Amino acid sequence: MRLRGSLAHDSKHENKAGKVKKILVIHGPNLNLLGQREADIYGRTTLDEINALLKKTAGEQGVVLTIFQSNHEGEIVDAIGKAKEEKFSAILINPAAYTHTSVAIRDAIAAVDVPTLEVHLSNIYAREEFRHTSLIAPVCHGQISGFGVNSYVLGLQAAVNIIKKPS
Ligand code: CA2
Repeated sequence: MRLRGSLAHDSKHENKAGKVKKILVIHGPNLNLLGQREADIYGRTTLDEINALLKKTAGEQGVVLTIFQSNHEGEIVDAIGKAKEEKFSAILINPAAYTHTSVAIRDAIAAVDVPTLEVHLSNIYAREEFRHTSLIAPVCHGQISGFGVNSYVLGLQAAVNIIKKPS
């Protein structure tokens, strides 16, 4: 389990207590292998490089990220379940293979009352048929799929736009 926080921010997006808004980024199983194998499908960018890009974008947008990667379904469920009490304003998740299998992650997102964006590096609808079904998408604000690393950046931008809306 890896947790990282971004310190770079300005004061554009604050919650009611005047604190800078936080977004939880979750990377699912095997995404720690990015850049090392299957480069034809997922590209050569490593997870550390994606995280650096996301932190830079977050800093420019005035939000703070906590970034988490896990190969374990229960750890991901726990992180989602704590997101509200830990005062995250949005979740950005690439559930990886759990996209297609995990009722537990779907139920956690449905229960947490924190807007959640699903992202995928590859276009899951242009791949094997078993990847065409996302159990996660119906409980998310939206899904971005097929833009490589840019899927994450677009997803983060969408999350910031949701946060910006007055509640
Ligand atoms: O396209 C995506 O982002 C996926 O979520 C990636 C998952 C896949 O199961 C989904 O269908 C689509 C796979 C992540 C594992 O990534 C690897 C990277 C390098 C080597 C092996 C796996």
